[in-house]
Amino acid sequence: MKTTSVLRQKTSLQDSVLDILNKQMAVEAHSSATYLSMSAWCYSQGLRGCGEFFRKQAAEEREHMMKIFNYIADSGALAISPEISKVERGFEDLRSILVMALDQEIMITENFNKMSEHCQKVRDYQTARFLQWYLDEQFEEEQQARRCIEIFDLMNAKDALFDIDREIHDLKKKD
Ligand code: OFO
Repeated sequence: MKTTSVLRQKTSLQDSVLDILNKQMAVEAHSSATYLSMSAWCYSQGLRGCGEFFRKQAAEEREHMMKIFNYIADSGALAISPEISKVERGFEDLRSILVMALDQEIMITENFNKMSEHCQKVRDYQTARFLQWYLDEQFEEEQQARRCIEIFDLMNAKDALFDIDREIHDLKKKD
């Protein structure tokens, strides 16, 4: 049977920009899967507040990925559904998870800085403006991740684990 194909329209999205957007979709997907893994570990340890905190964070990262997907699709280019592998599962304790979460957010901020720089360089001001939303979001997410570690350290580990769990849970109530 003969298949019909739609003529590919021109898009102003340059290949190099499309490439970094698709790569960032994969980073957001990986980040979402990592937060879900952190959530699972927390629930398994009876830390239900942190489990919920990271479950919500996982959902937000997926939204970030979909926002890029929509931008690419609306530009008439091809978004690539990412593969997700090497998701961390072997966590030591809650503090190491909180530190890992902050490192992850700092790495993502750095990605968006580089992407914005690239867009300026190739004069894609539209995408540069689109990326500004992520830079604003990263500012908040880094701040929240730092606050989690502060809460943990200020309440001084084991004795206060129950209260730490509640405090971290409550951070997402403000969203
Ligand atoms: Fe917090 O990482 Fe998405 O953008």
